[in-house]
Amino acid sequence: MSMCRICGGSVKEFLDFGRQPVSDAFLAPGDVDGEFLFRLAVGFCTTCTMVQQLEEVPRERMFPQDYPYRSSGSTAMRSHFEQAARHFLGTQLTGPDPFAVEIGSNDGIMLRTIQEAGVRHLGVDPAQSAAEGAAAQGIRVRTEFFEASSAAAIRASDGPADLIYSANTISHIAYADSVFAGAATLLAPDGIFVFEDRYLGDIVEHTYFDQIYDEHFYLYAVRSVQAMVARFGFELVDVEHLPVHGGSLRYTTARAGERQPTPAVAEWLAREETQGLADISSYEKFAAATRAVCADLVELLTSLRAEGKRVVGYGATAKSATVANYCGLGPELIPYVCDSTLEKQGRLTPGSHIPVRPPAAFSDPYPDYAVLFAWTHAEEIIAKEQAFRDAGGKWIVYVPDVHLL
Ligand code: DWN
Ligand code: SAH
Ligand code: ZN
Repeated sequence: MSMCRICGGSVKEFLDFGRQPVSDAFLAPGDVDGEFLFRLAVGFCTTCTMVQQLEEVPRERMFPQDYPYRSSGSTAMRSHFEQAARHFLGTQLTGPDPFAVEIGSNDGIMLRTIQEAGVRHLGVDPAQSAAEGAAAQGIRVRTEFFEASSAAAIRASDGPADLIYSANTISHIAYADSVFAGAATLLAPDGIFVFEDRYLGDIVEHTYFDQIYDEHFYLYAVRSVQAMVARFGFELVDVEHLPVHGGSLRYTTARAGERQPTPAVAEWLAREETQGLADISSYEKFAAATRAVCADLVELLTSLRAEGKRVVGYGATAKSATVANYCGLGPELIPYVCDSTLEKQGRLTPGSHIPVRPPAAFSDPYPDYAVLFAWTHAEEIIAKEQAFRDAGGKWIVYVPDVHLL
């Protein structure tokens, strides 16, 4: 049993993926020796129910200055963040001189709409290369980690924030106490701290096991988030399901007692009770389903190779690091993976060392099969690559189970 990073309770391990790399640490071809690996395992806190990793990877390793992920890499996410910005512009940011802060602002895809509306804003993100892209659009960014100390500096220089927003970032930060202490320092008395992350309920229901990797230290559910924020003087006052990243929840929190929780909070808690998200047996079933999917995927890829079929990967996602390394998928089964992110092209995937090639390589010539590692963008990708299917190509999808499209 390990100690819970949130409440100090006992964490019961339910799935061990073994030695895994840093999921966004793409390697230069000649630079594979001495690759950093850590034990990727997840457990369930028997006290506060938070699902969390058992080993913490140093933040400077996960989020270096040249961190390669770019939020604007898909049509769906560009649209999602514009909608989010417009929602806040019409609600929380309507005061005389509103101020919005984004934690994990990456390439500025969300703050761009806030900036265009002339609203005071500030992005905080240590990924310097991504932040430079934001700054080039006139977005104010501090290239650093948000925590109690940086939050105090922002409060001193910019005053209180009416909105602190964060997407796919707060669950990446093991040191939650410092982040929430910072939010408490920075937030205006009637401000809201809104964060969204992929949802544990969807992960368990659909066996999205590849959502477990170094960056995703916590896998949030409503009950565990409600308990977490209450420890830091906040209250969960609204919950909204979002279709992005396979299913996410947007948690709206306020200083305790400041706002009346909407009925959605109780409704989601009841759903989780019915789903059994506070029951360790749900995670033991999830672990068994994960092992079954991986066995099926390896069997399919091995038989396709024996038949002389050409198989490539599509989307060098962080998620694919867990799939490739846990299932043992290397260049002998997947000779290369295509990805539209310039910062990933020409490099090797973490751990599995599969070459990353530009999208143009996908049709030069089309393979017989393509493993859709970027499955959360399936609609956009399958439409974009219709000619692949017209040529007889088939997509291999492994969630919720292994099947062909
Ligand atoms: O939580 C996280 C989310 C927000 O993004 C971070 N921890 C890291 C990252 O996770 P991911 O890499 O699994 O995210 P995606 O959005 O599944 O990555 C998609 C990848 O596929 C990108 O590298 C871009 C690529 N892509 C592509 O090659 N062609 C994407 C699309 C839409 C395409 O058409
Ligand atoms: N919000 C974007 C990016 C998510 S990827 C989106 O949803 O697409 C996670 C981002 O959080 C990375 O850009 C990483 O550099 C950043 N990050 C990690 N720890 C952080 C911290 N303590 N403060 C601010 N940003 C952080
Ligand atoms: Zn706990």
